[in-house]
Amino acid sequence: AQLEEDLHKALESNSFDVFYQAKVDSKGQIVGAEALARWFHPTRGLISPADFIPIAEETGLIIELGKIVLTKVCKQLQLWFEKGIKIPVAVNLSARQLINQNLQDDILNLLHQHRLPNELLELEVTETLLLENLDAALPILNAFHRNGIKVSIDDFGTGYSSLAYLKSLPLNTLKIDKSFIKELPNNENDKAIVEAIAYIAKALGLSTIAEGVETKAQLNFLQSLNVCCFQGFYFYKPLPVEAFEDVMNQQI
Ligand code: G
Ligand code: G
Ligand code: NA
Ligand code: MN
Repeated sequence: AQLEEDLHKALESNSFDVFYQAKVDSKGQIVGAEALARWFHPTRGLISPADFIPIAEETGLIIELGKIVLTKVCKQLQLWFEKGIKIPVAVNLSARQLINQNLQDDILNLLHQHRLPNELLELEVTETLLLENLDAALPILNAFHRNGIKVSIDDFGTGYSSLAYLKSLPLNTLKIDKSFIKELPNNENDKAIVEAIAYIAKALGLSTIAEGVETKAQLNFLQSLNVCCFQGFYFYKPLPVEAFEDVMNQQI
């Protein structure tokens, strides 16, 4: 309850920031980023989204927090766009946001206000969340698709993925959950799961990205499966804007 009260205050006092974690291709080139919310608590210091996102969801504050994150990301995308840095940034969406009727208008308005090509914003949604809210989410997903906003399924493999649904939804990418990457290439079950996901994705015309890549051995195995892209500490941690820009500038 204390944390809930603090969350209210934090929303008023703008105590949130966004970190950026690079997504790279098989050559290690940065091809995108994921935006990750950070909360700087006055006494507790940095609080992980794993701890405050669930509270924000329960209390409904996630709608407001989600808008703050989306707005910060669009502002940042505009600054980068003007500097010639044109990489897409993915924002995580919670269930409450996805079924909110205003979401698509809010997002399209933000992109317009910041004079951004729609392709620069991407969205990440978990599979369970999506399938549990499919009736409300489908028209919104269709609207994103029509408007060139890509949607990834986050933490893929951990929910009750119905392959039939996957086929019928306007999705672009499967993000292989980091729990399946952790013990590669030694765990035979995880190897089989990751191979199957890569195969399904290919068959359904979806691209894949592996998250939580921490070692060269994991990377080698994933590359042998033609997984397109990678995200993880082996490459880059989630970084504050300035540090992320340094990385981008070194690459150009
Ligand atoms: O950044 P970190 O790896 O600690 O993130 C922990 C979890 O919080 C992840 O599941 C991530 O998807 C989620 N998360 C981070 N930022 C946001 C956000 O802005 N909105 C939502 N809904 N979830 C987020
Ligand atoms: O649930 P989601 O997929 O959005 O989670 C992203 C989370 O994964 C963030 O909390 C981020 O800090 C974390 N993360 C990113 N890269 C790695 C990694 O290589 N290893 C581990 N263990 N966590 C990672
Ligand atoms: Na995510
Ligand atoms: Mn994930």
